[in-house]
Amino acid sequence: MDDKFLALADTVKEGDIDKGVAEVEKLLAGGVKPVALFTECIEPTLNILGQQFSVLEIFLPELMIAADVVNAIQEVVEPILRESGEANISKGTAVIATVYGDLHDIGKNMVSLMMQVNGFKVYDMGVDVSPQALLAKSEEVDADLLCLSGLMMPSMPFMRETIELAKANPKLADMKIMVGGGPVTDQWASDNNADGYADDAMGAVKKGIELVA
Ligand code: B12
Repeated sequence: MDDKFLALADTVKEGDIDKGVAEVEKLLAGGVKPVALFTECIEPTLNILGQQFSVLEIFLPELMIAADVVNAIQEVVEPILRESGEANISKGTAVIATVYGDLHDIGKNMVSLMMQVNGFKVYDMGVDVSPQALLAKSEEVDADLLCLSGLMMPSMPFMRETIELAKANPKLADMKIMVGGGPVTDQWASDNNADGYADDAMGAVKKGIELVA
């Protein structure tokens, strides 16, 4: 990680919201691009914390305070990204959610925001969303794209079920499905009949545009 991001990474690890937001403001004022805050600092930091959590070096409260800092940073960065976006360009309609049983939303929120900034009309259904609710929303808004985020192995069957039900629904015959999140891979996506996969938010935008073109 570049030295200029080390102080920000520390604020995430320490769970210090005020210092985290101040550090972000300093970096932005110094010309760092908002997206780089995530790709070059926050994501790698959360990955380290996730590894430490899985070997019991840190515990859930530490993960939770880190996530609180990241949420506060997302709130600071969101209006800046929206301002720089292409809100008037209509690339298509997307429904996005974190799948049933899974409450992780930091990555899903990044994808949702970047898609909006890049001209998609996005219906963000939040977290822990059942296959049935996702399909009902997709039908209601006549979605071109359904975006499924999942970080938990135990929730992967619900991602699979959502894809299966959508592919069997004649009313959703034209809708494409894009998947992502920790346990998801390109291979998983093609094995489970998804139309596309991406491993980060900009990749999701690129793949989404390709799928609805
Ligand atoms: C932060 C975090 C939390 C926070 C979540 C806060 C929040 N609001 O999201 C809190 C503390 C609440 C939490 C809770 C839990 N967590 Co947690 N958590 C994490 C952690 C450290 C980081 C996740 C994250 O935000 N990463 C940063 C974002 C930006 O990355 P991302 O989500 O991968 O998203 C990017 C890409 O994947 C992609 N993407 C994401 N979605 C989509 C969708 C589409 C369509 C596309 C194309 C792309 C795409 O683009 C994003 C942006 O670049 C991970 C470890 C890790 N390495 O992932 C564990 C991790 C996911 N958690 C884990 C666990 C076990 C839990 C708990 C069960 C712990 C517990 N005992 O209670 C609970 C889950 C409760 C539940 N039912 O969901 C495990 C999951 C293991 C597994 N694979 O099954 C992990 C992997 C940690 C570990 N190594 O053990 N967690």
